Amino acid sequence: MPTGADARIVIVGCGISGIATAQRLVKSGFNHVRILEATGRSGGRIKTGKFGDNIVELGANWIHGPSEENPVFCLARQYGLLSPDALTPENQAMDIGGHPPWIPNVFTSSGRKLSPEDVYPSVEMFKELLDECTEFQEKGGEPWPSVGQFIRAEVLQRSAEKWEADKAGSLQRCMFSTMMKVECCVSGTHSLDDLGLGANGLYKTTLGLDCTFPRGYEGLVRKLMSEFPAGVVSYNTPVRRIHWNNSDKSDAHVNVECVDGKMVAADHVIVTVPLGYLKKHYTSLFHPPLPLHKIHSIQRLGFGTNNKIFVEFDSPWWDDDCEVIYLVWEDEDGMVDQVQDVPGSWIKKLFGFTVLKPTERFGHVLCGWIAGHESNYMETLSEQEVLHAVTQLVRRFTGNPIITPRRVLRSQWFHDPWTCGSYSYTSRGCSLQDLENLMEPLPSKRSLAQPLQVLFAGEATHPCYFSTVHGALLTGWREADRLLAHYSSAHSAQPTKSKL
Ligand code: 6YU
Repeated sequence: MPTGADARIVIVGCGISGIATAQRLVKSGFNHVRILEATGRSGGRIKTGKFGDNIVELGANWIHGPSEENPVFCLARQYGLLSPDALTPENQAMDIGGHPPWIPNVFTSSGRKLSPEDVYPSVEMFKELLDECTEFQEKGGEPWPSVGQFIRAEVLQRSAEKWEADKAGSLQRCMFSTMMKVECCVSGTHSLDDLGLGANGLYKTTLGLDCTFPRGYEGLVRKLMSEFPAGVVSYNTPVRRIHWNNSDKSDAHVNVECVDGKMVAADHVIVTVPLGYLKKHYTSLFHPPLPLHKIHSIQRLGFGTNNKIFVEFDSPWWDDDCEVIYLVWEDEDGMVDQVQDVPGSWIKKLFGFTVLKPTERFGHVLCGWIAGHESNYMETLSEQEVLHAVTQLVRRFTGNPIITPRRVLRSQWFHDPWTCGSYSYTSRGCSLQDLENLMEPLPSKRSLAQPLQVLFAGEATHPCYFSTVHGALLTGWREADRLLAHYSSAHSAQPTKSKL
């Protein structure tokens, strides 16, 4: 058996989880670590781009819960990548439960600007219900299969008297539709009807008010990779198939077949490709096929789209202190989070915009958010068509018929062939067992074959921080530690020369 230093390690994918795996193994003395990356860049869903003179994040945006428990925060602090306000003890101590307390502006489809107090009842009830959704995981027994069904049923009950079928009640229900679309973006689902109610409580937050990387998220990737020896990553090297061994041959190793036909032999392969990619390619990616329980979990777990549309204006049409703009459609009082006619009305799924701050740096730039099938459709349109749709939308909601954005830039995560969506979510019928099945190495525990041939990392394999950068990073370290433990126990079990 090789020692850790000799073991040939192949990591598939150079996103943050692959980078974290390699970083820990290289630091621990593994000399033969190689990353095979399909694209020409590192970072995967961490992707900083240019928008005019600004840098913007096309993928991950925030460090969610930046405090001691969050390794991305600790690394970013260590590397000097954060602004002073993100480092304050007050910032780290804030408990926002995954929902930053942003200052809103609210506009409606008839061109009215509302005061936040006008929609306060629905926003408060929505938050209350979201909190309640997380409780069923521990309590056990879910009254409804999905978050969407639970929310609708509860709203009807709780608001029956408060929100009569008058104008005011209708406005609250319309605002509810907007909040549901916000939550589709946060969770990365098409509809809250797809989001499992019981499993919703699996996702955990850490303390701290979400912060950004002033010079771009990719700075973290560059810093981590600067610790690698030269030549660790092979770019433009997509993997076609992983030939592992399910028999009890003692010399079993894994062969990684690349799309260009090259074969790379390895003692261990760590697969970090996104769940979206796995869903599409698991049959061709593994030979022999994956065990059935793993396949079922790949199918059951959710992977959805959340895209951004950056829009720049000459001057702001929102308040100075505004951090988020909500758009409320006055014909959506049925608590709806999906549109019927996607080609004709996809833009209705865009819940609104976050405001890029500080203004001195960004000028007047908004980031629109759109999830689900409508988002997948938006990706098929030209940039010009997207710009036109956003222009019409803003004109309608501001009541200003001549307002014209300067430019637009959108992400296209669903059609990215190496990602196939944005991030994972726990769909209806999912449980912790699915996340555990996904992270289980091959061959499965019960097999007699050589252990730890194929290991699995990536955001979708984290039991409570799935869908985040810190979750992804931790899974990379977890799989590196699994190999470290394997080699340290193998060597402590072997007699050393001095003992013979
Ligand atoms: C976060 C945030 N954030 C917005 C948007 C997106 C994501 N996330 P990677 O995909 O990075 O790497 C895999 C590599 O594999 C890749 O390079 C491929 O090219 C390669 N590959 C694929 N196939 C291959 C093959 N065959 N051969 C070789 N290579 C191959 N996370 O912390 N803060 O603000 C956001 C956001 C638009 C798209 C995000 C955010 C998610 C992270 O970006 C993501 O998890 C990690 O980067 C993934 O790293 P990885 O290494 O696993 O894969 C209840 C409940 C609620 C739960 N949700 C709460 C919300 C939390 C998520 N919030 C997201 C919000 C935004 C805005």
